[in-house]
Amino acid sequence: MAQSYITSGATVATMAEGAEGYGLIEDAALAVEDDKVRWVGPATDLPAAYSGLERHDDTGRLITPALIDCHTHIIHGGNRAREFEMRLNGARYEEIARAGGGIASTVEETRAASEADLLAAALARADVLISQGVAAVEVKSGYGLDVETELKMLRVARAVEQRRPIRVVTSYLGAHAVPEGSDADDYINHVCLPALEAAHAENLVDAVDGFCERIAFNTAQIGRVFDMAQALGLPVKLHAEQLSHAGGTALAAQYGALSADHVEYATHADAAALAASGTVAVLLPGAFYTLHEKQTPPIQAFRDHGVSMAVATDWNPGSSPLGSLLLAMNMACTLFRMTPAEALAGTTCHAARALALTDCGVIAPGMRADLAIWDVTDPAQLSYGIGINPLHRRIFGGHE
Ligand code: DI6
Ligand code: FE
Repeated sequence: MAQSYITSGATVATMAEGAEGYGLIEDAALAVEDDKVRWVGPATDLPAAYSGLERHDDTGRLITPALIDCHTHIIHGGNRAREFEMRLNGARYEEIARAGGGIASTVEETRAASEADLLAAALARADVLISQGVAAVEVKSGYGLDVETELKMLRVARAVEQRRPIRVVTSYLGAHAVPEGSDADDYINHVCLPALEAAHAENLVDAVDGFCERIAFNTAQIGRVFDMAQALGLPVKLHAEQLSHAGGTALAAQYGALSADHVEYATHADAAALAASGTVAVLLPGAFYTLHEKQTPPIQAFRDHGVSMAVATDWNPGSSPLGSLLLAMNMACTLFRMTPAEALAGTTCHAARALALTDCGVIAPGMRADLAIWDVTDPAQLSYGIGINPLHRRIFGGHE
């Protein structure tokens, strides 16, 4: 449906590459035509060609690119509140995982859930993100660990995009955990790789992910998954250096990964490798917070090496039951000492890079009109508020 309008009076944070900080334009005008931004700049410079369009007054508001949550596990069965209680009684995440709890318990519930039930729960979670100005979300499989359930999760992810005004980017995370009673190498060879081929054949996979950790898979095993991803022409990403230094970040960089995620235990050498490969470091303060971790990611090394940093919820039932990307931004600032400008870049332009999306994440002519309009005056307010949702309205592909 063709539509054209101008919004004027707001402050626009373009988040454009090369712009200082937020790339702010005060008292801006922004022209939308069909699903794209056509023009943005100071209202006084609006070209005459656009001046006759329908006008929306957003004086006193802030317009940013719509937010992008570039790392989630929003498709899953059940919840892990019991495990939360166990951790409060002193059990550690890794101990629970080794004792067959943790990811394995979500696997059981996800296998048992019908596709319709998984979809209903995922749609409810997508609605929460949409209500906070999110217009694109990455969704992982990884709670199936068998061919059938991995495919079921990815089909549900595609269905979310059909049912809601949100873009969904899928990641195949077959290498998430070793199923109970299996050998890790056997699982990779006989389940994980065949499931990847089957999922790719159904066009269900946008990227391939893994969990490189002592409680999951080592670099050699992840390397085999990445080799198949490469053979299929799929980009890779990795849960790396979350609980220990296991070498995942260097491996991710070696494969030119889109992102290395968590990276609390990454080193200076890892930061240099990420910079060289153009891999985004995705920071997940919700998991750090939930697990009471102490090791913060090497933010200053990422800055020094010029590594792009993204911020995401990691919304999952175990280590990060966090349904707020705005709260993730706040945590990134308070817990990791990122600046509010870095946090907003982390949920807009850098998150887009982490998902290989080239038409969103910044406000510029020709980009998709995916916008978030906030009842705030200063962009730092988005990271500063705790549990506050100042969204006024969201525009998705030009549509309000
Ligand atoms: N790291 C995480 O934070 C999630 N997966 C992963 O590899 C946690 C998944 C879970 O605990 O269910
Ligand atoms: Fe995760």
